[in-house]
This record gives sequence, C-alpha cells and structure tokens, in this order.
Amino acid sequence: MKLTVLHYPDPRLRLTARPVKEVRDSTRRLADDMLETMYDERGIGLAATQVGITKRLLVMDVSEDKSEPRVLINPVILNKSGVVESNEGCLSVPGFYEPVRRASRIEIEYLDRDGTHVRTEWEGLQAVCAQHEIDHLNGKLFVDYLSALKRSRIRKRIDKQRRDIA
Ligand code: QAP
Ligand code: CO
Repeated sequence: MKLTVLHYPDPRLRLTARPVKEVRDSTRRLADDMLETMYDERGIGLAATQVGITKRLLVMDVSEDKSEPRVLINPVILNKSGVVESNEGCLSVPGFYEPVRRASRIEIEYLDRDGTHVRTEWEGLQAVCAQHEIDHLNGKLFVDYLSALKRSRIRKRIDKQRRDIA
C-alpha cells in the first residue's frame, strides 16, 4: 500500500522517533509499504517519520537498478570518518537540492527486516543516505544544515507554491 509522504514544513517531521521493541509482521508490512512508496516516488531513502510514523525504521536502495532494498530498524552510527559534500534532496522537500557536508564513511549497526542484528561499514552514497535518513528519525532535515538565507529562500518558494495551488 502506498503511503503519503509529509512535506516540509510539516511539524510532524520534527518529532523524535522511538525504538522498535520487536520486529514483527506488522513491522515488515510497514517497511514494505515504505519501500513501495519510496520506489513510486523515485527516492533512494525514506524514514518512517516522513510518513507520519514515529518509529526508528528506515528503508533505502541506492543501487542503479533498484535491486537492493534495505530495511534498517533501530539504526545506530558507531563511527564516522572522512568528509564528503553531497548534493542532497529529500522526498519531504521535493524540487530542492543543495550541497551538504557528511562523513564519507560510517560504521553502522541495525536490525534488518528479519530482526537479524547487522554491523557493517559503508561509504559513498550508501553512507550519505543512511546519515540523511537517521537524521529524519531525530527530527532533523537536510535544510537544517544550510545557511538561514538558503533555508528561508526554500521556505518562501514552498509557501508561494502552496498559495498558487490554493
Ligand atoms: C536522501 O532523498 C538523499 O526533490 C534521499 O522531486 C538524497 O530519495 C541522500 C526525490 C541525496 C543522499 C543524497 C527528491 C525525489 C528523492 C525530489 C531522496 C524529487 C523527487 C529524494
Ligand atoms: Co529526506
């Protein structure tokens, strides 16, 4: 089932998500719905916060052919190293892309779709995407890293788009 993605500046995007206590069938159904939503919207990552669910769960697929769906439950970044500037966008801020500085390499642990504990090291787009999505679980958006001027320009354009539609 396709879910509705919340758009900035919806206040629900600022909520802090709570850990998943147990990985059950309902957890897997939510993850599958989030993957369906992410693929349908041409995204590479989607956090539960973005669909109005305050659980520490996110999905991503940074592969070229959309063949590597990943489900991350209760993800924790254990170590970060290196610096990279990535041009980021967000399904919750459609139409806007800006450079953001991130760690280029992360050590991460999480539970997968089966509830299996995974500990691994990622780099490149996979590492950047995981950092962006974990930020969502903490109520943080990529626009928070931009200058106040850039952020207010984005806000103004979004407010105008809304007015034009209404
Ligand atoms: C986060 O973002 C990300 O504006 C995932 O019109 C992005 O999937 C991590 C999207 C870049 C690392 C690098 C954005 C789709 C998708 C849009 C997304 C849009 C349609 C964004
Ligand atoms: Co996002």
